[in-house]
Amino acid sequence: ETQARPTGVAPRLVGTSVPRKEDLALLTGTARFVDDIRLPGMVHARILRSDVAHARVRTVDTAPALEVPGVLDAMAGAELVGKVKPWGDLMQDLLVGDHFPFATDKVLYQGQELAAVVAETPHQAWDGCEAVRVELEELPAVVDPEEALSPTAPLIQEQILYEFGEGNVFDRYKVRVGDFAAAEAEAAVVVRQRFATNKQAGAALEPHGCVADYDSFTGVLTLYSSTQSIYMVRDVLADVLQIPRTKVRVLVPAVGAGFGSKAQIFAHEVIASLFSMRLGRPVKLMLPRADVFRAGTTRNAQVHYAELAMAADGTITGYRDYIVHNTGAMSVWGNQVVHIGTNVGMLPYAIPNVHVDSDIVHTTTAPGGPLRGFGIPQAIWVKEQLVDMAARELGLDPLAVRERNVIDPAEFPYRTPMGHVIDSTSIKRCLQTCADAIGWDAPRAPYEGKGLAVSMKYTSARHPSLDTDLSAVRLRLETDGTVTIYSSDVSHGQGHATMLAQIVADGLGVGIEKVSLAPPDSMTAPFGLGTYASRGAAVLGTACRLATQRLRDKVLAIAAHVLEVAPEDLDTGNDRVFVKGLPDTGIYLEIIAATAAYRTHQLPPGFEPTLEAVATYDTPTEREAPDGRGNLSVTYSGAAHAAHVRVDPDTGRITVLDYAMAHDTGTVINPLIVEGQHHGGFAMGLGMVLSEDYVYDEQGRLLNASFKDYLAVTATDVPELSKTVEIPAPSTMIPGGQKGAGESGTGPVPAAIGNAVFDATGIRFTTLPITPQRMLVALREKERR
Ligand code: MCN
Repeated sequence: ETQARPTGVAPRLVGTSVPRKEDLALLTGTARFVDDIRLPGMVHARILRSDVAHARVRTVDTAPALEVPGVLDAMAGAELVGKVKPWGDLMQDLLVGDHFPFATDKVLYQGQELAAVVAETPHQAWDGCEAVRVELEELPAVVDPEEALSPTAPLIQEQILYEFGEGNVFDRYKVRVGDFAAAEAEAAVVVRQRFATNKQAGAALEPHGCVADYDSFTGVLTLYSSTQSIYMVRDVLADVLQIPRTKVRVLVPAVGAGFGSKAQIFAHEVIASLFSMRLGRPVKLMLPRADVFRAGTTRNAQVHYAELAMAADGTITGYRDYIVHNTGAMSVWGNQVVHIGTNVGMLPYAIPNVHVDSDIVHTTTAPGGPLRGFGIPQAIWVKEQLVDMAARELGLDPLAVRERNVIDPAEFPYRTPMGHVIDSTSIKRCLQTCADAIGWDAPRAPYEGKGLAVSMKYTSARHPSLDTDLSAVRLRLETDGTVTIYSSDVSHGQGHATMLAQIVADGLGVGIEKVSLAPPDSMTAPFGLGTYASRGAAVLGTACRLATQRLRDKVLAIAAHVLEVAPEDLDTGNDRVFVKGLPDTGIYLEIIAATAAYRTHQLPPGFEPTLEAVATYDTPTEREAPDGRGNLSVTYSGAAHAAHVRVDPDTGRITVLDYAMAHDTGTVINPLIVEGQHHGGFAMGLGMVLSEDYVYDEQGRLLNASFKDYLAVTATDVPELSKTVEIPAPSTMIPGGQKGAGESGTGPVPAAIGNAVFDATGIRFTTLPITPQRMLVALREKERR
């Protein structure tokens, strides 16, 4: 071999800010998203959705649509009954209700699917939808979750599917730890407040969509989808269509984000597939933005009647809450969102007496589902404001009270009274660091205020409804010495192609440019659950480390044979395997790879000539939780945020002057990506507190189903976030020490801003978002008092 290339071990990439491999294509507009796919003979489908929120379906007649020029086919609910399975049951508790491609007897929310049309062009499909004859008998809508609880409220879901279901309540959830009444009796202060949170959109830049392509020769249905989870879609789709799972192939091109809103199967994926199978042609079905707003999953809005008990020294002794959880007309993981919020949402405190009841209710609004933070931002909005309220009543400093209460165990693992097992944390240092960073003790100018909030988020966990937390990676050393990573956990903005390549490059000693992540494809990727719950670095990253180790063992076995040394005497680096201490004596990986393919007779005796390795990682489950449903979590990221705001008394506008975030993400694989994740998470939290909300009229019609009216935060709203720091306490449960980063930026934001606003104005805002209008009304009211 030639010595022209460098030898020896290259510097490690894990832990360094490697620029993202995926960015060139994304930033130059060359990345291919679903809507960029154009297949020969492809036709276009569109869904006709109900404009009415709640109604009996009298007629949906698609015959007139078939007369429209260019229209090829149309379908509605009635004809599919018995031929297509509803997928509520198939998802094993994930969803409740008769999830079916179309409403059949009843419409439950504005935007629910009534019919679909497929035509040669998108506009012809649109015209076809307009020709469908629909007769609905409108029923009263229920937008307010508390009104939905009234015995006189119209019944939305007519089938009770849950043990505790009753009326519009589809499930109930409670926590009982210790004795809140005793804590209340002994407390120096008990603060009580009603809080309400908002319905927030996923607001992914790329609306959901898919292309279905049925091949009648092989019988394989290929679905290109903008999904977060290929196997969830493959398995449910196959069962819904009643075809073998091997006859469904799910492929994912570039995805323009999801934030949890693309984490399950949607009706449009079923509809496009049905059309493609009926016509034998590829069918594209992209959702217009308004459809995503009306029918996509949203952050579950909640009403809390919360109380917090505190001792005179500032120790939090108890928490009680009654939550009305608005899960919309259909629920996607709704009960789990409450479960996580009421349970993990109590961290980072070790509260000994916790008493929570919740009613999870249906309203005639868009389905509630998972969204970045999964119940934590709502819980923190409530609890962290109560902490400030109690501290202020006792004349204590909110920082000092938090310093007293945040867990700071001398020994790990540490078990909280609620049963959370904490394997490591630096939350106390995070709190102090971010408070210092905004000058917590400095005096405030008029209309300026500072606020704090802390949270923890499980970042690897058993799936909310399945008994697993599985990720898998298959690695292949190609015959030219490059490495391909196959994974079914979809990267939709998290930089998996870079993060995984860093792990592989370090483990095999190859340059990062030699490692690439294959697009997720259910035909080639090993089974894994998908991307959600901040499990990428912790769970998928660990599977990748293990696969890398296995592939490395194979590579070393061949090199040892060729170089006539023991594998233990070898090291890797700069695309080579070399003898330790003798960096010039070695063999290039491409030669090893070629040996396993083209010179198999030179392999060690008995060596199976394949340079592939598969490994899985599955988070062990902690089961002894007080609620009896099992505590899902095993490693928790920590987040402490400090906000400095100014309120403009003339416009009601809140300006974030300064914002500091200190996070415990454990061992960080790529600091650049993690910082970006925190910034993105922050932006989502900022939208939740300042401007985002679903506004329905009394008939349940969504009044702001576009980015013109739905005010997501933009780059001009987000302040300079230079004070974002990591204080890593590596996980001792995850090999490698990683914790998740994807959701930590979001959780504390609404509460930190809410507390800062109180500091600035003396007004406690309890309803999200704190819009300028609400601020002005509150300021005027305060002046009058
Ligand atoms: N990372 C790292 N080292 C760590 C932790 C994370 O280098 N110790 C990097 C990794 O590249 C990792 C990324 O940060 O993939 C995100 O961290 P992680 O917490 O592992 O999250 P996942 O990869 O599982 O992604 C899911 C998470 C969730 S739950 C939501 S919601 C979310 C988020 O990621 N949605 C996003 N971030 C998003 N970012 C974008 N751009 N778009 C979305 O839709």
